[in-house]
Amino acid sequence: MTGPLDSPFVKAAALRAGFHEVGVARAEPLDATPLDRVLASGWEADMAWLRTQRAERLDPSRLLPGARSVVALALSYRDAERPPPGPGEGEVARFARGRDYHPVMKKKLKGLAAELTARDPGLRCFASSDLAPTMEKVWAQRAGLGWIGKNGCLITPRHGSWVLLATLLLDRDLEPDAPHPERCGRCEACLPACPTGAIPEPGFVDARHCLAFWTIERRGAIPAAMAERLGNHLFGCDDCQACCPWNGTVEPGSDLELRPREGQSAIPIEALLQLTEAEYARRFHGTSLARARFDGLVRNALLIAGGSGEPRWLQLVVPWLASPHDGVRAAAGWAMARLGESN
Ligand code: B12
Ligand code: SF4
Ligand code: SF4
Repeated sequence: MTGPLDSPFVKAAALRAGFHEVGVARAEPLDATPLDRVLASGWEADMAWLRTQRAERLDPSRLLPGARSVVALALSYRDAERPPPGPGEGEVARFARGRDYHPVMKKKLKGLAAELTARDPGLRCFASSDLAPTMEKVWAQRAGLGWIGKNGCLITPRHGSWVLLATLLLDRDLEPDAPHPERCGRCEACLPACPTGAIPEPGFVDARHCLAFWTIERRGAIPAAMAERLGNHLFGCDDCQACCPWNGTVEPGSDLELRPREGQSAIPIEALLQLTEAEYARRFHGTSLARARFDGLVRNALLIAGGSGEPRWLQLVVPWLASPHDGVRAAAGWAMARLGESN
């Protein structure tokens, strides 16, 4: 049946499409002050696209001319608690332990857009998750899903911050929800929990110090100062979320496709130091870990091996000195020096 869209219909359709949380905000231009603070301070590291797409990030009508409403969506990836990685294992951040969330979100967004367009055939919309220049956390806060915690993550009362976000811009007026109030209160647990001091002030992350940036986004070499503090973080980092009291009590409720796959939460470093490109493709294509690419994963594993001070890994490190990838060679050199020292 066709008819005008309203908020209750859109929200019910979002839940039917498989999202766990949904809210609506007016598609107004955002306050530029916080983003400009990040850019003026250099906290975006070398993610130049945050700067070049500034105008689109701040104004949804640049992505969808005539945009009137932003539907903010969240999907939980909270699974049952797992034991921490053992010695000799690299830890994978929780969001990356199942299927790559991008196609999962895409499928749900497509389903939602299809249902809305069937109801309102003239509707125009713009869907995105992660990759488009949309300030997803800010929209989620405005649409009442949760608040931006002092750790810089969007925290929902029901699923904690173990949620991934998406937005759907519509050229239709919908009844907006009230923005979510801040609920960190006097807690500051995440600030000292960060191993690299990457939270310069509450709510902001300096990507130049963030292990999630270095282990996932960064191509090429990782500076020694960050390598020293890598610990066993193989891909991403959850330290500023794992310590958050809002995450301690939430029930597992992960999307089925985002549930951890066998062997993808903690990966033996020894296996990664012997990884071939073919084996990498077989194991990691279709997972979020593919974002680091073959050379990024091997580089991270080399740095964990070096930081461990375990001389038994020396012989597996040496062959990587001849890698065609700069970042891998540099990591192998750093690891050799560290393991040689502790010999
Ligand atoms: C660039 C990026 C990163 C960078 C920079 C992180 C950052 N804090 O900006 C790096 C690589 C470091 C990173 C790390 C991670 N990321 Co990331 N990342 C992004 C991306 C692509 C863009 C974010 C962005 O525009 N940052 C630039 C800054 C300037 O904008 P902002 O983060 O929105 O921050 C604004 C607000 O915080 C606001 N603000 C600050 N204080 C306050 C207070 C109030 C009250 C309000 C209203 C606003 C406000 O001001 C800032 C500037 O405008 C988004 C996807 C997207 N399109 O939004 C995912 C995204 C933010 N990342 C995500 C995830 C899961 C992560 C990691 C948890 C992954 C991991 N486990 O390793 C870590 C978390 C690190 C952390 N503590 O924030 C999720 C977050 C889900 C959630 N629950 O919050 C997102 C939304 C992806 C997704 N589609 O789900 N990420
Ligand atoms: S993700 Fe890790 S390194 Fe980045 S701010 Fe959080 S605790 Fe710090
Ligand atoms: S640990 Fe405390 S201060 Fe940090 S995000 Fe969670 S509630 Fe907020």
